[in-house]
Amino acid sequence: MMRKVHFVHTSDWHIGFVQYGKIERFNDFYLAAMNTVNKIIDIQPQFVLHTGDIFHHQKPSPGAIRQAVKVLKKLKDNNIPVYMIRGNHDARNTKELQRGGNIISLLDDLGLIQFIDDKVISIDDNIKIMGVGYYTGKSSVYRLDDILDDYDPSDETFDILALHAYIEGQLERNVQISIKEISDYKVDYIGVGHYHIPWKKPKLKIYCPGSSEATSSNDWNRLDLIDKISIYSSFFEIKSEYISSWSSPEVITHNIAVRPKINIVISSDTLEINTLESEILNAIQEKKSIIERNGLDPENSIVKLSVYSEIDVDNLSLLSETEIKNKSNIFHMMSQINGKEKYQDIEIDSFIEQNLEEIILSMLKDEDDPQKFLEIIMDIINMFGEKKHREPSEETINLIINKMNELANGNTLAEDEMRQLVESEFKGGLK
Ligand SMILES: [Mn+2]
Repeated sequence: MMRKVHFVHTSDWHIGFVQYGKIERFNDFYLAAMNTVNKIIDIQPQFVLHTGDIFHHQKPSPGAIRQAVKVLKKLKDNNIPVYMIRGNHDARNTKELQRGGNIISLLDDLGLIQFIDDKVISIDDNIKIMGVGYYTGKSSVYRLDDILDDYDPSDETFDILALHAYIEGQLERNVQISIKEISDYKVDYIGVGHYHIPWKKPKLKIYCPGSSEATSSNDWNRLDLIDKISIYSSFFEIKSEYISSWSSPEVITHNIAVRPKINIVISSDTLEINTLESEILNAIQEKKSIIERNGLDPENSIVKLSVYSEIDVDNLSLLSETEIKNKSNIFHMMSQINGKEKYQDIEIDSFIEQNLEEIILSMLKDEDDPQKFLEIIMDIINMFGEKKHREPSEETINLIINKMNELANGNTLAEDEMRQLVESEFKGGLK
């Protein structure tokens, strides 16, 4: 009898993330996972490999847990087992395991998944999976080596290695496992989570399906963009068969429609605020009609707007982002509007009388280097503290947290840690 494997690889569902503080986004993450699972049920694989970050938080809300249970129960009811490893979001460290287990152990207890961290599991006579959950930095490689020491992949079994780590070639910084290191592992499929954009390296047998929804605008940079508009998330369907050995896996990408994300970059040389505003509104309108032509609802879009203008910064503050957002009727907008002069060059004392918050927001939006961003935050904290000027608004705090989340994706600062930092400094420390 011919031996075959047929499975699905999905990752990074991030259930429970209330992105931008909006309940619609909380629902989006659930829907994306549910739509993924519905499509998996149509495919009828032998099993599902989930490479981590099913939840956005280590301690997900009861609502998020219920969502995950509902989604996973659908697979269980259809007799499709799920093998899952630990991500950095849902079970960041192994501490919880010593204290009775983490949220993934709970899903395992409920019989919804099998938690395969630090284990080699035989699914049947044909298939083995080695699971290595998230470890900080290079310790992933050491952990991986430890586990592989006890295990010899064989030609007879289809061997899968499941990882939650950044692989060389995904991000410029934060390489946790190099191609050289990973190419030494003699397995048939290396399934990777953590990186949120679909990524395939067939020669090395490394496959990363990406997240089921975007947790940051970095995740929008997919290869299947339509005019810089991101409308899909993905999962992989994998097939291989044994003749005299296991054939190279055939990896089919399946797309799930998600809330549209639009990236707009405008360089304008006008010196008129009104003209600049129309240029922005027209650009948004143009993208919206493309979304409509693709059969999706453009009013539900998330827009990231980067404007490079010749208008000097003082005048540019007359351009209202709220007005642009309202006039263009979209779900959510993040904007970075750059004028002719940089605020960073102005002495703090000279702008303390101006609209402090607006200036701070511009500085933060400008900054893409996480370390510098943190430095600005610390400056702001000190500034508000020393001058006892006033407290930043809820909007500012949210913006800082959102922006920090965006920057932390691909860095080591966890969202919870940042939220704590911002909230304790602004709300507790400065009253
Ligand atoms: Mn993730």
